[in-house]
Amino acid sequence: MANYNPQRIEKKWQDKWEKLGIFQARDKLKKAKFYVLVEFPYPSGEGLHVGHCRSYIAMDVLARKRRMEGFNVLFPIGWDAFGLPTENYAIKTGVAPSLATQKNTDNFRRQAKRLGLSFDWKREINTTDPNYYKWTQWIFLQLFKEGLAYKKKLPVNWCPSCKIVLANEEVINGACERCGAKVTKIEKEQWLLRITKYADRLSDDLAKVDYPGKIKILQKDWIGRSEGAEIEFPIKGSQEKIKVFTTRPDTLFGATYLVLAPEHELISKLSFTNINEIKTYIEKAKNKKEIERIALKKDKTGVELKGVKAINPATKGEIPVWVADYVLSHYGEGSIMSVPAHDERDFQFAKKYGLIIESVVIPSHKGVPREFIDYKKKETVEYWRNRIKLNGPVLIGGIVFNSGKFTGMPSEKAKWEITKFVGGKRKTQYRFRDWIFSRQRYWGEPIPLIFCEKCSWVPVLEKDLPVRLPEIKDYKPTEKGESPLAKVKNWVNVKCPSCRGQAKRETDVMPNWAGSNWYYLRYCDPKNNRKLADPKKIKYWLPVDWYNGGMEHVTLHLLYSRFIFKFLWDIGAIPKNLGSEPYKKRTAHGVILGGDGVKMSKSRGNIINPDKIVEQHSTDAMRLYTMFMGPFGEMIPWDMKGLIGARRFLEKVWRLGNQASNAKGNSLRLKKILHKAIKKVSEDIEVLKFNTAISTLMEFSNTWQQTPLDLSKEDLKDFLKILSPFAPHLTEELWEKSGFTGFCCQQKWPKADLKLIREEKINLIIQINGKVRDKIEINPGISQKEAENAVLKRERVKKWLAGKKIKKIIFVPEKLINIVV
Ligand code: ANZ
Ligand code: ZN
Repeated sequence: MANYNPQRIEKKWQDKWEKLGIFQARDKLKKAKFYVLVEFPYPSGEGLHVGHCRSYIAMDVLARKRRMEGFNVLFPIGWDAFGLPTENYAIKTGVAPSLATQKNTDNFRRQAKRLGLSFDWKREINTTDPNYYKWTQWIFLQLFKEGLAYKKKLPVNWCPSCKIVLANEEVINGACERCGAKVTKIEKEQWLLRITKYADRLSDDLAKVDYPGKIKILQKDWIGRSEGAEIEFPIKGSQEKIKVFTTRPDTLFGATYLVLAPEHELISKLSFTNINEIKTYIEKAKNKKEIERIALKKDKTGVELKGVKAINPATKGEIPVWVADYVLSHYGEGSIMSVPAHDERDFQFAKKYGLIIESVVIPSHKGVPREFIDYKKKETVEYWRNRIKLNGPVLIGGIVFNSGKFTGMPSEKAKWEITKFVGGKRKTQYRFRDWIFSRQRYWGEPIPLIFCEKCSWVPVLEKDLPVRLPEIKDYKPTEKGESPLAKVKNWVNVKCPSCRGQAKRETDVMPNWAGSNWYYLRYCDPKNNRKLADPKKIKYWLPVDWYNGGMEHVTLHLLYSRFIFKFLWDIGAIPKNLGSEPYKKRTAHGVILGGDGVKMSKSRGNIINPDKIVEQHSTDAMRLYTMFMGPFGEMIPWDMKGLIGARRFLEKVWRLGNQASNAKGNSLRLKKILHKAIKKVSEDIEVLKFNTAISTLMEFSNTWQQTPLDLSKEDLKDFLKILSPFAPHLTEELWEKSGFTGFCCQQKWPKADLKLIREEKINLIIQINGKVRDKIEINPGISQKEAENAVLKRERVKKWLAGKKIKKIIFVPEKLINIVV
């Protein structure tokens, strides 16, 4: 027997698969399809890291299994190649971003192929390819034409060192994510996309998809829908009014002061006496980060606008007005009514500054003494005032009291009655904002608009798309923070498409989200010149059946791409009979840490290079270990010992496989264990429990090792098949060496013979009203009727049921039976 020589075997099979194109997806519109998607990588100079590998190998295992189950599988890959690292590299070295990208994608492609990933390389895409970004620009134009792209002056995060406007998520602890410089704010004209118009659908349609609860909650929180009211408070001796947004208008009678955000424009229109104090406070607030400002635990600060009084429209009483930075300028109305008795932040603030705390809601809660829920009694008000002062605010709704004619009304009803009473308006508010869609940089898709003095913003004609990114030499943004494209005069100056007069191109480019918004659509038809993709092909392949990616992308990328999908659906660029969600199912993998248990980083020197692993141990060992290292969703440190274990297992399979291929064994014992493994591996892959699937394969090999010649040829085949998604090269080689025909990876996925497995008895748990009362040994696979007959005969069960009527029997096959009486 030849030694296991993975280097030779792996190259051999990779070449064969590629030459025969056996992983190419066919646009066979009649065959059952399965679309497996992984997040396409940003091709950095460092090459693939093991984090990419984990996600890609996992989905490769799934894709390989689906093919063996008879599906027409689309498992594509491409490059999300616009973005800052490549551009910053260009600024530093002068190497054109297009060249660096080419080099990096070549490297990524080589690495991916070496991992035996069964991507359909015929469908490879690259967001920086003009044939691709033509359609990214086309989508932008449609958004513009539908009024969903607009320009607005905004205070934006500004990195004085990179000279770029940063998105909020690029600012880490007040510093630029890329260079670490302290971020300041400047006002800048920006393109925005009106994603907020889709807020309700983005929130509601989550009911239609199979995402983990955790991811749905993240999406919903990001959208942050809340139902409430807009209420106006007149200002004494002034025409001005202060408008607030509140989710608790039922507490209006307890609003004892108002607070304006430091940026509120009304402040400059009010006359107050402590001008300097206010000015100083506002200056300070400007430099604080949002999370610092709203954090519950942080000490709240504020200043009263001395001499200003507002009128509570419900009580008609005068209340003070404060400026405090725990109120944000861009949420709701940028001002609040404070109800310290029923809101945590307001409570802390009122305590600190000695403001009035007036309680107006009795909570509907068990711990309330009976005598203090009589909302009509005087003592009740006293009781709650004192209780709140001691124990803190009552946050939940209940019965409104101490509130004039609304006293005695449930909170939910009082909300809208009180709103009506004071002439307020019902309002739905969203926490997320429109999406800032321009960057003053070079390495992105040019925004396809032209500014003409006469015609204002004019779209580039569709026949003139793509607006190509011109080749330049100097990649640095201008000192004013404009894109370096502003310096390319012969590119900027154009004729207005509408009046043919002198005009100028928009020099901002799109953010790096733009290309990844819709990339999964392009894979359906990557070479199409006339459309972003043929609707027939979209209709066939979409929705994506299973999308896996990082936890860091389940808020923004997921939200943005769902938005763009819905938009394209609305304008008919996507077949209407498709449903309005792009991804049927989404999962997320955990991060791989360095061997030292810390995030991998260059500076720590704990980065694992997949090339080295493959050279030293083999691709199959790398694949197997990456899937075996621990639960797929969890953060796991890299462990070289585990890798060696994987390699040993493969060597063992190599030895056993070589022996068995000459044997004429036929052990029923081995067959049974094998079929258990088939069942377990089949099920575990579906729930991403790769680690337990592999340990099952290992256990089988341990038993097999005791009598290597006992395995029948048929069983050897089945074993190779279920191992092949994990170790495709080794299994292919053993398949061939055993004289079996065809490719192992193209065989039919085996079915576990349940009769074989089911000979042993199993325990069925007996519950009565959900409590475990007994258990019974049964043959697996018995029906509910059979189980009932056996269970109801038992003495213990009879005792429990004596004198009771059976309402219902719930049967979970092979697990439990629950008798409800
Ligand atoms: C009075 C009140 C009484 C409130 C009460 C809450 C509890 P969500 O659920 O997140 O939408 N608020 C409104 N605008 C704000 C702003 N710009 N900055 C900070 N806080 C703001 O939160 C809505 C609630 O947050 C509003 O309801 C308001 O406080 C506060 F017992 O109004 B509430
Ligand atoms: Zn014009």
